[in-house]
Amino acid sequence: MMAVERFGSSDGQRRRQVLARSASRLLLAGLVFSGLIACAESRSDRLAARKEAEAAAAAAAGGTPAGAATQPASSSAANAATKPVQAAPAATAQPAPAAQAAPTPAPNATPGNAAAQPAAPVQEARAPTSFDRAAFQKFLDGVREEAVGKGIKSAVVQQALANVEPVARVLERDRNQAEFKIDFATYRDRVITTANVERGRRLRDQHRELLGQVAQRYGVQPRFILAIWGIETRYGAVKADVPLFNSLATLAYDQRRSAFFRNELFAALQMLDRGYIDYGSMKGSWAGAMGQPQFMPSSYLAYAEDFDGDGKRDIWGNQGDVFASIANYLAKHSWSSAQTWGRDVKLPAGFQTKLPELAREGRSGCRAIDQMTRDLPLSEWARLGVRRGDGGELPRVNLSGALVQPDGPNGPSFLVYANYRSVLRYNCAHHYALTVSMLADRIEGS
Ligand SMILES: [Ca+2]
Repeated sequence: MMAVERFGSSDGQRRRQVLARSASRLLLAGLVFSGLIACAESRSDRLAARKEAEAAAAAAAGGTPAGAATQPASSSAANAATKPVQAAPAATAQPAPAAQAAPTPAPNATPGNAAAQPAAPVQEARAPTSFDRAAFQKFLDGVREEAVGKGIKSAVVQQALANVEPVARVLERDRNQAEFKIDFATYRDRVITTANVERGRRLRDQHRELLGQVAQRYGVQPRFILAIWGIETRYGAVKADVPLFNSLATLAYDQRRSAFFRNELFAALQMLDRGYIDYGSMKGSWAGAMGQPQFMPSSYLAYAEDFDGDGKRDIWGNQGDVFASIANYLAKHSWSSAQTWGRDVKLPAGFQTKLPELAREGRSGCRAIDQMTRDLPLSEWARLGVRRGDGGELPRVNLSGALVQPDGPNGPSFLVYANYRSVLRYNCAHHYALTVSMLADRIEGS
């Protein structure tokens, strides 16, 4: 599980930043495709009842783990791109919850992932319009040599890199990214549209049996698989079709994030070398995120699944492989099917003054996690005066949660359970994880 460690590294963080940029394209697409809805509408009683049932089940199962077992403790130098927030107490920290707009919506948009990622650095530099061909070829020679040195079959390396061309457009996309910040509600309403919810429900019904099988094997509720799928690629509708070796080689050759993309290039070669997928299928976003779940190659190696047992891990075209890969990613990041994600809450007046003493300790490798408060039993939150979003009492179950305020102290508040951190491991951004969670609830709600 090499990528497990890697995912928490600064490389992993960069991957998320890369994905973040793609996200904005989903936002733009979402705006085009559907009208805005008010997601703040109250949840149905049935949904609330289900949540409490899940919470109760979790309690029966022994409560929540206090920390995600898979969280690497490595650097979160990570989202260095974003503003430092150390001065602020955890839950009040402003995560620069920006979604980034790509000025040129890509046909191959990697939509969702990272929609809400913290802002990546905006480079003023223009991408070069021409490459030094000789230098690029020399770079490729070095990659070939190193790949073979890593044990990848020479024939695989030759095939994969034979027709690789640098793509100026890839660098232009990488560098020309407008940055804007939107609050959580705006972001959520752009993603959780009526059309996206209805489509999710239709697909839930259409794939009910398959989703049920995946849910059983991996222990992840179908609604969360659907929500991630929906946000990443609008349920597979958005195709990313840039030849993967072109985009990865271009970005690995470029100086800006060469180490990260060189690593991903080797991971892509290993995908071929191990026979997980054929060369012709290896297409992705301009930034190398692949298939319906938008996995980077290193994540693919670690988490992609062959659900139908045909020998391929086809996250581009095989629905079972797609669902299983998303579910496996969550499962490998400590998901518990006995729980849901959390709930919206109301804080008592003056609560913000308590936040500094509730700050989370340590570094998780995901900045959004570090910005949450530490976990407290729901009974303790209740004692502190926290109520359900509808004003009612918090459920009396043996469950722990952390406080999240995606827009800071003047915005909405949520108590999130351990599963929420698993979603943050898919994409370390509260806008993203909360929206996945709420889309899941909306899909389930009918
Ligand atoms: Ca398969």
